[in-house]
Amino acid sequence: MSATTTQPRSTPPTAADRYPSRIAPEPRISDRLDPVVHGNADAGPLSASQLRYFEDNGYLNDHTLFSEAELVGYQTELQRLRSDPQVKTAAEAVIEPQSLELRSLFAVHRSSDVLRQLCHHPRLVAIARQLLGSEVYIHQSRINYKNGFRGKEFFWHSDFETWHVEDGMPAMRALSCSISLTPNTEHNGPLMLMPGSHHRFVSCVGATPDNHYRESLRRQEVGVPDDEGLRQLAHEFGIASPKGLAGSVTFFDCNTMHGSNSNITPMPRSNVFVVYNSVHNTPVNPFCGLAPRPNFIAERKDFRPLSLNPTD
Ligand code: 6CS
Ligand code: FE
Repeated sequence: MSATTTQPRSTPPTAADRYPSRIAPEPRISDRLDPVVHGNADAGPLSASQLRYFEDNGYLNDHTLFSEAELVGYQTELQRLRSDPQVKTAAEAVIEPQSLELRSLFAVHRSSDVLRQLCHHPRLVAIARQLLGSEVYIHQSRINYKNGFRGKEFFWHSDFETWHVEDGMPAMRALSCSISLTPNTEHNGPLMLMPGSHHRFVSCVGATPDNHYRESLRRQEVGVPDDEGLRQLAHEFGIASPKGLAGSVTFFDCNTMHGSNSNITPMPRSNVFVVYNSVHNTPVNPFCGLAPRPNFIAERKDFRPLSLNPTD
């Protein structure tokens, strides 16, 4: 069989690519080249010690950002979307490979008024602006349902690796925010992070296939670190998994190594995931040389900064 016709395309590294990945034949762990915390504690809302915690660990947990009424509104909206049969057929929907249940729904800050308010919540925006040291816009938003019994895992990955290679995000100046809308227990497949791993960049092996997102969002195999790299990181940094009631929020750096196990409990573990990017870090052409992913996965048109005033 000819290797040239069946291999996915891969581009050579370019000078502008400060974090080459999926290019070299061997994996490599290198140092981060960008700051972690881009702002300062002067105007809050995070204190100097919270900023220091984020700098050191690459994540921060908060249990007090929403009122009970807000929370109930978000939970009701997740149920409504889950039970709407039309939603499952939308382009923005990702279906579990085996159970055929709804796994993720993208761009909910555009399709749902309630979740738009959540993603634009001034408390979240203020924290994102502080950590990123600039105005921010939404690069991606999604619901992850992680259903009971058959909700599948997310293998270990750095979000930035994918956003850099497949979306052309130039630098590590973006933030992931996971808002739990069910309790996070040790049983139901909670988020696991390697605290401190954001100080390293893991170059992955394997060229990006065309339309990779159709597979990767169901089960990611390209753009995940090799086993030996993960062993090294886990040994050096350990694994944390923040637990909490519905409403708890985990902010994590775009390059923090993370993943989650499957959920065989009857209870779902559902969250809303929103990615804030600095307005100074808007995407260029994807570094893998392929066409960009659809706008509902990676924003490349609307970089209007989010306001701290919710009525804007
Ligand atoms: O594709 C994305 O943008 C996100 N989803 C997955 C499964 N991996 C990378 C990134 O977190
Ligand atoms: Fe992720």
